[in-house]
Amino acid sequence: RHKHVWSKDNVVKSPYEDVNIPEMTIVDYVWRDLEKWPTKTAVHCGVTNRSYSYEQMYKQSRTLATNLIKKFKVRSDDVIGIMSPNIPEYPIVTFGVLAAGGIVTTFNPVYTEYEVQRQIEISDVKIMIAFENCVPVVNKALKLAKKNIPVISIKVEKPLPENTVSLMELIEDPHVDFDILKSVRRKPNDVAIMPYSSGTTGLPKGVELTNRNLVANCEQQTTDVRQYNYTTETHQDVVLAVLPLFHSYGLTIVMLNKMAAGLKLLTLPKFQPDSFLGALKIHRSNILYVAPPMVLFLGSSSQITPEHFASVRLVTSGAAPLPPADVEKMMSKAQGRKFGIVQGYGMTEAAPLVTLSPLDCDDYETVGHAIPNVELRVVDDKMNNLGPGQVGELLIKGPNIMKGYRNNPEANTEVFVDSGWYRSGDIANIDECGLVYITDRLKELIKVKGYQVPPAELENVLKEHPSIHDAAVIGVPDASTGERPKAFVVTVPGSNVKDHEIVEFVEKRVAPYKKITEIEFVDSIPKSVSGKILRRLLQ
Ligand code: 4UU
Repeated sequence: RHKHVWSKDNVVKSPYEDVNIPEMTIVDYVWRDLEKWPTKTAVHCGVTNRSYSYEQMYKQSRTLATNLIKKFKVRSDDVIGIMSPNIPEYPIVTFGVLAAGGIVTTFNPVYTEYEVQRQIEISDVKIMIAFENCVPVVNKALKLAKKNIPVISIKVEKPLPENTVSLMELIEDPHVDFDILKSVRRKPNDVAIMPYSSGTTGLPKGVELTNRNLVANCEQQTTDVRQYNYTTETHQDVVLAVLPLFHSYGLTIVMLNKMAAGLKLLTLPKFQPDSFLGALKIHRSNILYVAPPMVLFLGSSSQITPEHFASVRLVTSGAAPLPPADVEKMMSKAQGRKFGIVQGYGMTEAAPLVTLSPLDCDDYETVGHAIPNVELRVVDDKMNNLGPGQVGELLIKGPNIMKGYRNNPEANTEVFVDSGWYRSGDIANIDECGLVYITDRLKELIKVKGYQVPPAELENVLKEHPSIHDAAVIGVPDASTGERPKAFVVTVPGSNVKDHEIVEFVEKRVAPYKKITEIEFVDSIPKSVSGKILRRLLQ
């Protein structure tokens, strides 16, 4: 940890040696060691016990790919949406779309029709593949968007929703001939997966992650943590897949990276105490990826006993600041049982991992070192590099940084500076040894339980209310969710609209975690001369 990481001009290098990034697509990368574990379980649902082996997944995803090309005329670069909670079919769909040459865009399964509509429109989605419970929202969104595209339903229990095609028929078709897949040619720089992120400002944007970005980020995790998860002939690690797979953290770290290494994914469709406890005790998940509220749960729930930690070998937290006190509580619950605790820092635009703390680190404030092939800078507001310990905005460079936001040159000019340095919008400092500390957020993004809540989105919704003249939203600290959205509202003259009416108005239009938790009525919203909301002042 004392290697020389600072250059003379204050660029910080990773203390790890560079890794080689294979020139292949992410789907070829995931299946490249398939023959080592064909019959091992790839994915197992912790609620229904539905499961698939690696060879089943491979075959079914290729069957889906063939059907997408033959029956749905999918062509390279067509964008296909997936809207589903974490279920065993999630990877089949993802790898099927990729094998057909399509681009996957992932939807949060709790989105409302308005949120789905916007993403469908911006991505120009050609087909939606949705879990049965999400189909009604998808249909409403398509109606709003005045779009008539095929909807494939991931039907598990219910009868097939009207006007949809069954995914099961498309993946279990015994008569397909895979020959057509040979004509699909995808290159490392082609876009593979497009999750959404608001980045430093504004509304959610399509984040174009190429095959290279994703393969790179899987390989870049070859730090000292790699020894902690593996599969051999006699052993298979079980990774808990409770973090949503539509989000880059779950997608790359839990699904792509771990399936490439032959682990078993134990999927939970949502965080729910009973199934979470079952995943630990019955299914013996040993590699846990969590967000800070789950560390709090592990440290404070009366249902948690030391036995729940019996099989755990590694806990990684990320997506929001981790209060060290919550780590201490989790450790005391474990009563001396030993396992690794690390913190990761990343973002959708970095596919997503950027830094990871070392395994032997007992400093829970740091998010660790730059992962291999990543360089960092901390800069002042004139983009001058700062030295060790100095606080400024963190800039990132590496093979994992996105190609750009889809069809959005303005946003791209804003976030990319000095040829290829990406502005994280996070405030950080880096010590002499290269350990990174995230201390604040420059960007307007609010994070509720690690989920993105873009204030601009809530402000637009608020301003649609007939009694609201102007509005601004900021994040305020919250012990259980990290942050929660608070709105400042200027009403139109003569209005006597009540708090709860505004809360309900917003609630109908956005996903539940974006719900406004507090309203303050003000005479005006403080703004700069150029019209930007002065959020610091509101804070
Ligand atoms: C303080 O949250 C993510 C990705 C997180 C991630 C990925 C791989 C964590 C660990 C890992 O192994 O992506 P987004 O795009 O939803 O949000 C990105 C923002 C960051 O810019 C930062 O503000 O979320 C915040 N953030 C964190 N903040 C992410 N991780 C951390 C962290 N501490 N550890």
